[in-house]
Amino acid sequence: MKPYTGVIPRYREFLPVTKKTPVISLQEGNTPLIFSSRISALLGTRFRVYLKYEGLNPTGSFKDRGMTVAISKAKEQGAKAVICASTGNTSASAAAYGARAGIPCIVVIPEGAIAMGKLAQALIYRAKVIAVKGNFDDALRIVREISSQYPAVLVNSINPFRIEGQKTASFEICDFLGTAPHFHSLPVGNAGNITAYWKGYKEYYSQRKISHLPRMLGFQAHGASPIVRGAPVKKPETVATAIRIGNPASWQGALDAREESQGLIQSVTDQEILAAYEILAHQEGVFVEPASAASVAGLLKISKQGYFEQIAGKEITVSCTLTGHGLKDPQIAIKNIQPPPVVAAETERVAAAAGI
Ligand code: AN7
Repeated sequence: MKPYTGVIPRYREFLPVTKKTPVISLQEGNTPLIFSSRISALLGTRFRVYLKYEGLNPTGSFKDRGMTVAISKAKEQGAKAVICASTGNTSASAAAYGARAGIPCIVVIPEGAIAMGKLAQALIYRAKVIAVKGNFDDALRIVREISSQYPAVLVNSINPFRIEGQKTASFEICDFLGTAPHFHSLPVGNAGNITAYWKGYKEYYSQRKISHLPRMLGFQAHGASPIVRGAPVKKPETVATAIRIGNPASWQGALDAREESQGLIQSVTDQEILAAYEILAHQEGVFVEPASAASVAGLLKISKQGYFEQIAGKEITVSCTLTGHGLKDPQIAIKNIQPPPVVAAETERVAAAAGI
């Protein structure tokens, strides 16, 4: 078997690249699809829940799948600079791939509203980081305007190459399972990812690589749930800063995914997000950032509401995207946990403190 070298070589025939496209890659993709016995059990005996652990991408989030394509195409087109707005992960990924391509990267972020790990990434990759006194939606409006007036290529998910790259996650899930899951659950912020996954599943279906399509289950944070409410949210608020978005760019893509797949888009509260975040870490050893836990929180919620009761089938397979790594936001992880006890450097004291 050939060694794995990233999503472009792996899925080239599905991607808008040619022999002339310089491939800018950090060997993203090929992330684990981890069976979760605990979350399966919480849903019921019929369920098999798999976690697509996208935090294991090179910059710690799913954004790398889209960014390898977007930056490769920007390089091919001779871009002088790339620019994005971000709640953190897009900026980390754009900055890394920009560095690798030798293209200067400009990042516009909402002041004080992105997790520490993500800011550290954008800074060390040497992006030009600018914080605005506003939210993500303000930042996105500004970078759209700048990219239309100045020579800087926009690499937010409005850039179709991002969606193309991100759809490869669906391919991997189907290739791993040998079929499509019955349901696919994921968090929704700017709605690029749900749009991309649905596109990927549909392409595999039309190529007859899978014989059915999953239903798409998207979850927004309650305080940032414009799609659920049916109107933009002026001041989005949630502990899950990655999805603190009030006016998603791919709104229509999310609606299409929901309608065409006969799925749903609902919201989960911060409390529900943090409960799922704890279960993933404590019961499965899978550390994700809060936004990622929205996918599991949503599954547990609709299951309790009886959603799956009307679904026939002996075995129900659910894949669940965990979009970003827990190390992105260490501050939230330790916020509600007692700091460790400090004892004298003596064996008995340590043993006593450990309770053994
Ligand atoms: C961990 O980085 O929008 O619905 O600017 O970082 O495709 O937006 C991040 C989004 C879910 C939502 N989980 O995905 C950004 C940004 C994590 C994320 C989402 C994001 P989309």
